[in-house]
Amino acid sequence: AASGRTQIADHPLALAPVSAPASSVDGFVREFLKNLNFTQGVPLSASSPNDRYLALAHTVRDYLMARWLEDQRGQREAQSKGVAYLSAEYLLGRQLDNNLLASRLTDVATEALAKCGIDIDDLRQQEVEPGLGNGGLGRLAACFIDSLATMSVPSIGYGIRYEYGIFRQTFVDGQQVEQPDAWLSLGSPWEFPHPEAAQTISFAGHTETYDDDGVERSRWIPAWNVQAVPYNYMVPGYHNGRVNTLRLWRSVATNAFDLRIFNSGDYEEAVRAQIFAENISKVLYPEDSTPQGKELRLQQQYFFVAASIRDFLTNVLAEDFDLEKLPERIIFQLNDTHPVIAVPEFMRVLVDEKKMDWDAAWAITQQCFAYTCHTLLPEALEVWSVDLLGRLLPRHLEIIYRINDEFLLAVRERFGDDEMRIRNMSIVSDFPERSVRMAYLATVAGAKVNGVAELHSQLLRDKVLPDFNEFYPGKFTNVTNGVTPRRFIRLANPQLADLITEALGAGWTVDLERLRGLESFAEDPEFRARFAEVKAANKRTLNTVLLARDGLSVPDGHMLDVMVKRLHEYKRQMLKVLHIVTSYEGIISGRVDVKDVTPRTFIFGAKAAPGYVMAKRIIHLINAVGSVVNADPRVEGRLNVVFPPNYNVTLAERVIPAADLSEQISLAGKEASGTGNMKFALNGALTIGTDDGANVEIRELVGDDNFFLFGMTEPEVEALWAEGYRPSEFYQKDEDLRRAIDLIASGAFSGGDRTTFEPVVSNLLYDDRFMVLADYASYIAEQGKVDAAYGDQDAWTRSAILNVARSGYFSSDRSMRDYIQRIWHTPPAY
Ligand code: T68
Repeated sequence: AASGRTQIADHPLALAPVSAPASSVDGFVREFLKNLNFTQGVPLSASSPNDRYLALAHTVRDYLMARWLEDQRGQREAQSKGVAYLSAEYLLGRQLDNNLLASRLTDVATEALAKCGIDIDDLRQQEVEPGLGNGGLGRLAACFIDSLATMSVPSIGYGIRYEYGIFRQTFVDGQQVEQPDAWLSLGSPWEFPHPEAAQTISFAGHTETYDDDGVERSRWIPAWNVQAVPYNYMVPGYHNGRVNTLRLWRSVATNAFDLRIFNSGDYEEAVRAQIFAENISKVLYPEDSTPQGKELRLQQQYFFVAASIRDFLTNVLAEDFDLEKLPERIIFQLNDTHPVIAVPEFMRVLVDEKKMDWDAAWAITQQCFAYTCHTLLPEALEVWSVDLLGRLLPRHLEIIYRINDEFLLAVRERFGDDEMRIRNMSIVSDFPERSVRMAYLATVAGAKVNGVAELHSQLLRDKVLPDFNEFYPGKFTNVTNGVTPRRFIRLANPQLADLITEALGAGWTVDLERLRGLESFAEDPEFRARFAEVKAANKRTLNTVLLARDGLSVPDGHMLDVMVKRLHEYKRQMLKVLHIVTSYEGIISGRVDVKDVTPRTFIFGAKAAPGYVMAKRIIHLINAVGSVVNADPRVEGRLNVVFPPNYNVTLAERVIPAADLSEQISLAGKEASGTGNMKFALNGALTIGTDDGANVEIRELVGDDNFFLFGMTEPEVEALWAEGYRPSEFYQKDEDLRRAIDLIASGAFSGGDRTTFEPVVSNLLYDDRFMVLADYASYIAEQGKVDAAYGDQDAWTRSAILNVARSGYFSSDRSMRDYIQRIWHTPPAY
């Protein structure tokens, strides 16, 4: 087979370039009809909308193909240093529009389809977004690969092709019910499976030592294995002709005969083995920020990193590559701790398989990995029990022990026998059970460790890992997150994009700092009027979308006050609820004249982890408050709560451009960065926010006058904890707060039943880990300033424009430049 391949590679036709079809309307019509006929097997007359969508997607692919093949060849041949982004999640969003935009085909395709009697918008609606992520972390990975392609950085994304992505959320009587996300069921035109290139990935079994020509070596004798099949996705750069690759792995059974432990020679067992193997990439875990330590999750993690490392070593490097030079060719960026098992796997390959000496292998490993931390919540830091690791990956556990032994030896050498410090720094902890702290392993192995916003990186250094910072000076760094302006401005807000281009010329989409040029336009009344008209148009569009999607509406003339993000107590959706209930209580008690209330629509979007009971109660409460407030005639329609189910990237693209007010109200010190906050600012919403995560940097850039700051700072939070936080005292002291909580407790939102929301209320009064009550007064006061500011529409619009003008820093292109400079040291392009 190998010699057959060589012969073909030498054949004169083998290098003939594939050429893209002609970019004319008629050319596009031809390609589209060809795909409809030959790929879908239907004539236009008998085609379904799904046929047409798939044919369109295939046509766009065809246009991108030549560059993709070219770039894969170029990257192989250049042999320059590249980045492998390892992430268990990629929250991509819909592909069609992005790929049309990147390849400059939007207008041609629109016209071509019109010629066939098809409205391209109808086909856009057909696409089910690949929801292969939970939230910010997964969306960040998607923004990063977009930027890497747009900046022509040699890179590849590796991850898992989940058959079911993040669950589809529905509400039944206001309560969340999860449905499986069968995103592949109508076909998946954007992927290229390569079953012939599958890798075998092993698990479990035992280890043994053996004599290798006088050298004692270890080897792993696994008990079972699965196949990892690569599925390639195109990642087109914006208007640069570049197409990078995202490679997601799917697990399938090896030949059933290889599954030794299951193979008892009977057919039923063989089928069971098949199902067992396919389970590994079956479903995305919907737990964000609270990993559950499940065996299947560790299987997923090892499965995809082992396949990715092998893929790089065997398919990217030349066969005779000198492994000592690995750091000159690759940096594996670990997106949180989920891929950290790659570290012992890399060591195992170098030491056991390539027979490299341990010290040499470790020196290489420490240059080939870097680690990004995305949290400060202690419960979100992944640990794996030694018991589980030993069963599933026995050789890796041995390797982790040796890494830890040598690390602790070095710590002793530096700091002496400070047993407390040794225990605190050990990768293997003994309490509450013997387990491996994956963040510590990543920190010890990584060339660099970064947080995702200035404040977060500082707290990581000084509060979470101070001993490591002392031991490894210079290892810790910051790269503030960013978002792609292609998807989140150009695609999501085309009218704003056109207005910006008209003002500044083209070019800002790939050089977002140019938005600064809008500052002077903020002073131009005519520009302000046009900017305001874009916002109003986006609200109308959102209204149309929500009406069709969920039967919900956003009344004309309302301020759009938006809180969209995962439901988590630290993000404090409860604070938003208390604000709404306070406004409502003021009206129905008669203390506030309804005519004085600024009309507001509160939009929520939030999924709760299925096992997170308190989060689900809060969702129920938001829906319950909405039903009561929206239906109460005394409110005269001035308060309106809208909670469309199943918030996802597609809905974000509609909601964010329509927003006036962006709610970023986490307890200071808890939100690592946030990225929604950046998307809102870039789309001209003003932020009400705490001094947390990237809010700090947003406020510094847009200016205090264009940002509504409230709440305690992180040091104030620390001080209050130290002093002893008693939430009930805030309840006693603050009349408005008491009225709001009492109204919820009274059953006003639960048909008179006082038990329904009792757990939410007592949680606030007697626990309140995230200090909602402590920040309540400050929040309500600041919301008063928001109302006042909104009263002067022209001044508000000016502030909104300044938010856009001053947020160019938050492009993920800038994040990528920071990673390149501070961590990767890769050439800008091959
Ligand atoms: C988020 N983390 C941070 N985690 O909360 C957010 N966790 O502040 C930050 O902006 C974003 O990362 C990007 O840096 C997450 O989204 C998860 O989704 C997650 C998933 C599985 C397990 C743990």
